[in-house]
Amino acid sequence: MKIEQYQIDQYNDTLFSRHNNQFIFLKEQLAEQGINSAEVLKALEAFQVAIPSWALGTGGTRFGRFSGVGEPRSLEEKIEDVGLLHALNRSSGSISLHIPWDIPEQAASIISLATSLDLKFDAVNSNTFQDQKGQEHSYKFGSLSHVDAHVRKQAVEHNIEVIKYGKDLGSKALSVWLSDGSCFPGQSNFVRAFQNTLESLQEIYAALPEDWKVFVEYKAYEPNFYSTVIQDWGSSLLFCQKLGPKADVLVDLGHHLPNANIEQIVATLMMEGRLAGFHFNDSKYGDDDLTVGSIRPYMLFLIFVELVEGMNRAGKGSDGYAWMIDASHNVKDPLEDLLQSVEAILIAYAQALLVDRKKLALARQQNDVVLAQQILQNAFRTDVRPLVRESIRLSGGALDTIGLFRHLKVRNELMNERGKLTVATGL
Ligand code: AOS
Ligand code: ZN
Ligand code: ZN
Ligand code: ZN
Repeated sequence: MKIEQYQIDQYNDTLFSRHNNQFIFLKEQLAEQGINSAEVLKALEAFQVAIPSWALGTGGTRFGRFSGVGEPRSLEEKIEDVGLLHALNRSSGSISLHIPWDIPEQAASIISLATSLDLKFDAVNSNTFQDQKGQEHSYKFGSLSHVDAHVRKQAVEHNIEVIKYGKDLGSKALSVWLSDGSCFPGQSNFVRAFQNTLESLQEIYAALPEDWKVFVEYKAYEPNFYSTVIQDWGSSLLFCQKLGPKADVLVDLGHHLPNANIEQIVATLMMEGRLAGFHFNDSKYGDDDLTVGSIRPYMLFLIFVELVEGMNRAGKGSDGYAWMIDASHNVKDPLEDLLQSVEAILIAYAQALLVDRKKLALARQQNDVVLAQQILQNAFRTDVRPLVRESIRLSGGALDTIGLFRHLKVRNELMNERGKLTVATGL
């Protein structure tokens, strides 16, 4: 299944005049506020968010998994799925692989498939949170932090192997997320666990190619429920500072204790030049797998306000960071869900680009709290969807991505090709 450009163009023709009216109206409103829509469009068009290979199948819960139809059965089919997303929104131009769920046996043919769909390979992810068949040592009690040096060695070697796979594909970073920690008080020596992890990460760091980075992801809890070795951004930053300039902190939106001020964390990490990027998702309670923007869109916007400020300060574009969606759950078509997530990200980014930075700085300087809040909320309450649609249209995507996905009956086609009982590898 492939979506052809003519199908997108034909579909857009049916929606164009309505869209264009909305877009012109918004453009005029923005011009009155001194905002140049062309610049916002340029920034939106450049924004690319990676799709993780494990989000293309229906996610499991701890209690069961209800697989969808036509799920990708192989790495090739996962790449094809991301190709469908990218054809529709032109903003999902890369895929993040997970080893060993997606071993690229033949790098050359995998690369040529991805290139034909205009896709690149984002960070590669290692996995020491599960035992694999035939594995000598178990990760039941940890991996890079384990009390037994043999287990640590096995986990380090796995990460080095992942780097090798990534190198062949043209990835430039290794993402490390550890589930290491403890479930009960007394189980683990916090300091030993930290030091073991640091030594293991140092060995991995030493194996990084010249132009590579390692992203250190943190998570407050789960699957361990008493302590997690890399539990928060402070621990993650500490590891990165000890490791060196090739290590940066990866923030996953769902990995914080309730009500954490994530936008402030982002600002601080960017101030230090240590923000690697993001795993986007949303959560209501303690989960990390809901569609981006489905629960707390204002928080997402506030995060983007800091991201835009940080990028401006650093003189970097959005391509200077690693953006990825990290969500996968049970009840939606995974491709439709991802389209919704990417759209939510583009909306929040567009809104953040509308913030009048000069006025905001002045309001802050004068301690005009009311005005400062007004400036942010004015941007947040602007319906920027016509801008987002226009940016997607200009790059060749669909004016209504989910609309076209349904119009072309993509899932049905995939079911015919792949079958009804398909289970994508992953969580
Ligand atoms: C787990 O909660 C983390 O968010 C990881 O980034 C990721 O989901 C996991 O490593 C799957 O590879
Ligand atoms: Zn994550
Ligand atoms: Zn997570
Ligand atoms: Zn998760």
